[in-house]
Amino acid sequence: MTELLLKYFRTKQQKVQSEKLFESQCPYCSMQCKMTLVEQSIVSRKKYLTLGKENPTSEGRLCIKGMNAHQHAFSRERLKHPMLKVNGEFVRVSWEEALNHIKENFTRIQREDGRNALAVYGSASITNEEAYLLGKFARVAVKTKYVDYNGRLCMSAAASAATQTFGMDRGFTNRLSEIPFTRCIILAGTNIAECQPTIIPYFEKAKVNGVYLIAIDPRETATTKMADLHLKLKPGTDAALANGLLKVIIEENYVDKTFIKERVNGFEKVKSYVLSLSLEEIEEITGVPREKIRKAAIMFGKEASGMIFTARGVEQQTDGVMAVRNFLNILVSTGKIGKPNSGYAAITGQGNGQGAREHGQKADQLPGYRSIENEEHRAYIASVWGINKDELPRKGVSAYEMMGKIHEGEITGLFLMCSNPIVSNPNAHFVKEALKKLKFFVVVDLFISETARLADLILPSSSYLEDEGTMTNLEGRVTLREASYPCPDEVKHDWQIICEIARVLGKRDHFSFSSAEDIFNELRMASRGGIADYYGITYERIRNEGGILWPCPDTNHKGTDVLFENSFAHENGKAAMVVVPNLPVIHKEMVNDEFPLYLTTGRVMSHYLTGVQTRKSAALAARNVEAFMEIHPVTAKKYRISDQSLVKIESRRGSIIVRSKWSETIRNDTVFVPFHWADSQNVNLLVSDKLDPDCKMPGFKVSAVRISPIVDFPVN
Ligand SMILES: Nc1nc2c(c(=O)[nH]1)N[C@H]1C(S)=C(S)[C@@H](COP(=O)(O)OP(=O)(O)OC[C@H]3O[C@@H](n4cnc5c(=O)[nH]c(N)nc54)[C@H](O)[C@@H]3O)O[C@H]1N2
Ligand SMILES: Nc1nc2c(c(=O)[nH]1)N[C@H]1C(S)=C(S)[C@@H](COP(=O)(O)OP(=O)(O)OC[C@H]3O[C@@H](n4cnc5c(=O)[nH]c(N)nc54)[C@H](O)[C@@H]3O)O[C@H]1N2
Ligand code: SF4
Ligand SMILES: [Mo]
Repeated sequence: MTELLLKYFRTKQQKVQSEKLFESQCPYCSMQCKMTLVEQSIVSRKKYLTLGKENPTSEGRLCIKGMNAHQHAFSRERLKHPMLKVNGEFVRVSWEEALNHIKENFTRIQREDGRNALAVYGSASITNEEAYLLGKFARVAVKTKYVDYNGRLCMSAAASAATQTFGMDRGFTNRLSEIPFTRCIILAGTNIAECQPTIIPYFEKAKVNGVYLIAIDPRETATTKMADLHLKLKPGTDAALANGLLKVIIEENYVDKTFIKERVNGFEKVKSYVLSLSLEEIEEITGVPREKIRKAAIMFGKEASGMIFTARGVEQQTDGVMAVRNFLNILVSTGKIGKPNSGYAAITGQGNGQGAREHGQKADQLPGYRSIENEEHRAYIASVWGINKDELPRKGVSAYEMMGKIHEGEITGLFLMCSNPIVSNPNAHFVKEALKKLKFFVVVDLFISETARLADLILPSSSYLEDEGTMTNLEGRVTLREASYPCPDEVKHDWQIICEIARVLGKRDHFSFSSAEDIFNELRMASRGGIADYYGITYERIRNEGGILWPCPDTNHKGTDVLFENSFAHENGKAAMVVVPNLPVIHKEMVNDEFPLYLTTGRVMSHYLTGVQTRKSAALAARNVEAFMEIHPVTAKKYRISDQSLVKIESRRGSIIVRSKWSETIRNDTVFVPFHWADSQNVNLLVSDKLDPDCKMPGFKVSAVRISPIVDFPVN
């Protein structure tokens, strides 16, 4: 296929003067599809084509986003020089000026407002080396406790739930290659067909093998259409639905008694709680007919093997941790984990969503998934970093909570790398106001994003084509993104930028790295002995072996494909079940007469996150040029909203205007808006600031809203 495409590409262009090939991995989702960029020089023009490359995860496939990724990398809007805001306008400055400016302002802020007045905000779209270095930068160079990253808004609920139930968090507990051979799969709040499209052939094979697929989603999507059974629940009620499934499984005797006895704690309490519930009550809470709950439970319970997948539909909730834990309750009580063709998968989102959550960008974390509040862990990392353990700051607060700290005046300076929080954070107006209050705000990005517009200084960073480093994909496989395209003009890699700032802050010795591999070798040491142990992984091994799944404690260790085969990661070796009470979504926003509809948010295939990259790609932007509100025609008519017309959506926080899109397949009480657009189409202007009490995940998936047509006319 690849050869054919290349041949076509070449014959279309007769006057090709030269052709170069560059390796990389897709800058978007957690599949981390490997790719080759073909660059042809034709007279004075360059022409590009991106082709998939064989690898164990995506097996050579690419989706439309990957195929067109180079369009944003070569966009004329790419930042190529540091830009300083002078009298409200960005002007080009040299790196030296930029670094001096940072030194002056960082020093001033810490002198005036204290060490912790400077905060660092990171990302899971950067490499492991950069994520690791950013955490070290915050603690060693800036010496602040305030560091967190956008993964908080992404998979933090699943990560906390897996840590609590299993004792550790790696997205997939078993292998993608087992999907075709399991017997039943629950897909809860995941739209893999649009969000990880190259995973789909694994599920197609599963369908051919007769695997029973159950999807849980308030909407019909390309993913739910693959399923044999679709539970179209009310947004935010997954925890209760899982209680219903568990009740039937226990009543019908599908639990694995031996597994529970040997490997699980807490089953009896959960059992007595779920048996006290009625399916009628659960039907009432979730809106899912009880026969369907029964059917799903029996299909999953009766099979010898099964897998449960969760993604943001279940997790981006103010009870996200407990909702995931309840799905894990189902998995462990049926013994469908730690054995062939069975397991849990939290489908990680960003390209390095897995690796970037392991090595210390999180407020309470040190590399190797260590805890910043654990004395032994502090001592070990301090020794790797060559500092005294007492110099290490303590834990800070989560990403969104940092915005509150800015409003309170506790944080007055921010260094932000690879994120666009005024579009991606909840309660977007509050976030924008916070960022405007900063005394000094530095953004590192490829473009002048909506957030970067508010910065005092923007530093231009390299893209996936230019920046080499490791990325840990959704399987937990550490892969090496070989990137060698030359950086345009004065663009630098994120890791170089971190090192240079550390140097002007007087920490050259701690940041004297000359390559990504150099940093990786320190990361290996720092992660050694931790939960996410990368010590045995080297660039050379990744090149030879096509990626290695962590933990990998020494260079002779082959990596760990399947977790929990003999025991869980808690000290007693057992999985911990927990009672998840059937609270009628009280801590979520309830609909009422004033705000009668549920709003849920998510994604479309052609755009990525806040859209800064994909909106610059002509081929992708053309597929969805603007935001929309998916609504059932019956509901639309009730509110006099015709198809494809402008509609105002209001919540208690604010309002946006988007175009309506009638769909017969969404629930009548729910509307859906993707979050890839900014400004007046930014759906996060509507989302509340309530967070999960445990992992601090915002409730992106449930808001109460009202809607009205912009132009009022009769609808048939
Ligand atoms: N095309 C594309 N792909 C992406 C991304 C992208 O922006 N665009 N982003 C990447 C990232 S960072 C992430 S985190 C992943 C996200 O991947 P997903 O989590 O699969 O994506 P979402 O669309 O946010 O949500 C998934 C589904 O949850 C449903 N849902 C909404 N509310 C509820 C609920 O209360 N319960 C349940 N059970 N379901 C609900 C939505 O209808 C939606 O179909 O995708 C990655 N891949
Ligand atoms: N309503 C609602 N809100 C959501 C979600 C939802 O489902 N609904 N999902 C949440 C989720 S799962 C996520 S992951 C967040 C993500 O939200 P953000 O963290 O805002 O992610 P991006 O939109 O990818 O922003 C990344 C920025 O970094 C830039 N960039 C890209 N690559 C690089 C690089 O290599 N280096 C540097 N320095 N910059 C780079 C891009 O140009 C872009 O401006 O949004 C969350 N917000
Ligand atoms: S967006 Fe995801 S599935 Fe599509 S090519 Fe990129 S990594 Fe692969
Ligand atoms: Mo995400």
